[in-house]
Amino acid sequence: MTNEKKISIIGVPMDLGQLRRGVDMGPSAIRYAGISERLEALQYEVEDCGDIEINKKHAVHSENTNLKNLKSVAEASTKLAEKVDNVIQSGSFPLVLGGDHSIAIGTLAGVAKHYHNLGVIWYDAHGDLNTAETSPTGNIHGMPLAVSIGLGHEALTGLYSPSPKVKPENIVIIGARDLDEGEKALIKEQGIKVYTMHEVDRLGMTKVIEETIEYLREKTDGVHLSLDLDGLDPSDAPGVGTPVIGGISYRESHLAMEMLAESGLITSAEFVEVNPILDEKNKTASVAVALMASLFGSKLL
Ligand code: 5AB
Ligand code: MN
Ligand code: MN
Ligand code: MN
Repeated sequence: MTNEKKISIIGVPMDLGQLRRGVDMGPSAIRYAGISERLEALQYEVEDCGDIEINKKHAVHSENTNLKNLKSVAEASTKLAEKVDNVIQSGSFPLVLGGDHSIAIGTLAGVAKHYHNLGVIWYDAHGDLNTAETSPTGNIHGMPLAVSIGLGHEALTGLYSPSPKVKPENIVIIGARDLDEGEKALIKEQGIKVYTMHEVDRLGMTKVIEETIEYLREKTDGVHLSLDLDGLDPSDAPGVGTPVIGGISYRESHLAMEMLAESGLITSAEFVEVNPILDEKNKTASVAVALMASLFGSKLL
């Protein structure tokens, strides 16, 4: 039996959204860990679109802003948005490989063209809800979710498709345990649904995902999964730039992906922040591949 759905892999070797080099090699590491082969074994037609070109030439400095590498990030995001848009247009499932999490700005800009009520599951230790005003670092990988709801520099919010790309009430954050004060305030103000590690521990991952599916199913016409590998515990995913202890386990993450696969809800996905330089024998890239396989229906029996 072959799966009807085709999967298009898009690599984004982006490391300009933060300060630790090496995350630009994430797509290579994930390919090396066998993503295409795993998905083909699940009977999908898999197309590897190669990598989005990142211009590092004028990466150094943008004027009148504390956002680092704004121009280069915006340029790459636009290229990615166009690619994602074309992939969806062609009837294929976009599977985006990062790269740091700033790439979600481009992915969501492309995806949002196709859905009036896009849902987003943000699987992450962080909220990525900073703006220039609240960011403690100026790193754009801490801002993509804020950008998607229309908050932030116009060069990012206005990119490719009308802003906002996503409504705050269509977002679910899972795994949060390192939120900046400005992000906490924004979550309350905008009514964004968050399962911090406190809720993950208290309710268990089964309930968290059941509730997430129920919350999103009725009101959305597509759901994007944005999975930052630092959502997992660093013992399971050490190759990330901003590790935070006390995270989601490998097993809980598998369960989450399996339940999302069963729900049939996910219409696009990205796996980000794999940094092979900080990794242990490509462990984090392999974890990413295993989770993607579960998301696309791999079963133990
Ligand atoms: B990641 C921090 N909140 O804004 C900031 O890895 C960290 O995409 C952001 O989740 C981490 O710089 C961004 C301190
Ligand atoms: Mn993170
Ligand atoms: Mn993130
Ligand atoms: Mn990170």
